[in-house]
Amino acid sequence: AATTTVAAVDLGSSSGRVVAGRYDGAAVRLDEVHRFAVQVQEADGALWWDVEAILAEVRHGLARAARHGPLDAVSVDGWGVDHALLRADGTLAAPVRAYRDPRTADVPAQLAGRAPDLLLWRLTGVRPDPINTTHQLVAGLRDDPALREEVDAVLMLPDYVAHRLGGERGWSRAICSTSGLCAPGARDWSTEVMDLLGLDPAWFGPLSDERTAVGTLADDPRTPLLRAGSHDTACAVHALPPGDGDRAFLSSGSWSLVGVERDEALLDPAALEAGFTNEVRTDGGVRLLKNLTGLWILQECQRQWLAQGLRAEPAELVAEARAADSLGVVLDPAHPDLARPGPMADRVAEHLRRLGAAPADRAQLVRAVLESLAAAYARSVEQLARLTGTRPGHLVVVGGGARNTLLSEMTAAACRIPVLVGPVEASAAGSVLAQLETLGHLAGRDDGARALAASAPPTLIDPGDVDPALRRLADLAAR
Ligand code: LRH
Repeated sequence: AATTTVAAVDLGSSSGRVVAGRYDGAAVRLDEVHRFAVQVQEADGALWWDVEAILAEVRHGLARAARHGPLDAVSVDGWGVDHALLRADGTLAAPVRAYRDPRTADVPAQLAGRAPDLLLWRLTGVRPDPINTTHQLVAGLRDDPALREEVDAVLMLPDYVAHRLGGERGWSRAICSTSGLCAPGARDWSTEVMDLLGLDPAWFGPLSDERTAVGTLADDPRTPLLRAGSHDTACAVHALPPGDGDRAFLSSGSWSLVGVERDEALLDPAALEAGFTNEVRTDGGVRLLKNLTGLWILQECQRQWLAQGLRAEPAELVAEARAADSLGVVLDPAHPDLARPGPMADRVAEHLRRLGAAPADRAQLVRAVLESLAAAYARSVEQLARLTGTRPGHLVVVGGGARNTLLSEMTAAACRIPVLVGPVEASAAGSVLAQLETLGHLAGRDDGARALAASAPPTLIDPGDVDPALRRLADLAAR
């Protein structure tokens, strides 16, 4: 059979990649043709993205993906909440800010009167968070009121990148569902929320379904540009291995997203209280999940150690951590101290000291971070069980963190359920599958999951099989 080749442009907030996906009618094979660092830019305390640099890397990657002939399709997915403010002539009215920018810190207090969290939750099913598009737009207009006149459209970042590659201006359902500006299940925008926040509904065009066309590539008009799955986490969930509904997922990267798939948003205030949010899948339906700071904590530690001239190979750090003794305490990975860029190893050590357990060396520090992540996953799975009334039978781990076997073993031990380790390049894989569905080459999700598993089968980690020293984590997590 003829081979179909599509390219996923997958933008993560610490690295981006262009992945070619080839389907021969039986198996889907992924080939990463270009990877690049996505590093937040910092000046005068503000954080933003160098979007032109990202675009140059994307174009370079697409050219490499097409070196053997034109691609059958391309789709862009990316991290949530960040967005571009466009003037009518298409130029940017302001640099694209990064979600960790501190300007939103006061916004929750500012909104408490007119738009309390519970009201925003009821109207959107999205947990209000300073990183959300809502809070960023409120802060942006507060700091620069002239923007109100200047802005013609607000595009989520993956939609903006697709637009710059040749597509129309568009608003893709999955990525827009991260904004905090949509009705539950992202059936539509919430003009009520826009009114409450003083945002102009004219900045947002109609939401488009995933699996539709956005245009063609400007660099090669033979190639269709698709809207296959615009949000990286939505794509990662689309790449889960074949399975029944009896599972939770962990999309493990800079962020850890722990959740379950559902047909409808869960609007129970208890879900808000427990830190969950409802976002949209690429195939309709909802992801009820919690955003936890994930491996970003270690990425920042690594950055600090490298700046100090120390070696900090991730695989080496993990091997050292495996051999280290547990400190017997876990920190809260969602603590705001650990959400800002900076000397992270010092901050982690300080948190551990406050818990009465100073790490003796880097190995113990790394081990404590991994154990803390595993314990946080276990707590989230417990909360999901309580909120939905069903205890997941297993946890599927996908994303870059799925490479970290120690973390998966800790997770199995802490959650006391088997962990099924799926694709590492899950977001790109999900985009590739969704593109092949859009082109009519795959019948649906199960078909795609099977085609992916045919080239990269998932592996199972049973909590009964892990090192007994890790099993104490179940008690630590329950504390
Ligand atoms: C992960 C992610 C996550 C959140 C965050 C801002 O990359 O997309 O789902 O939305 O970035």
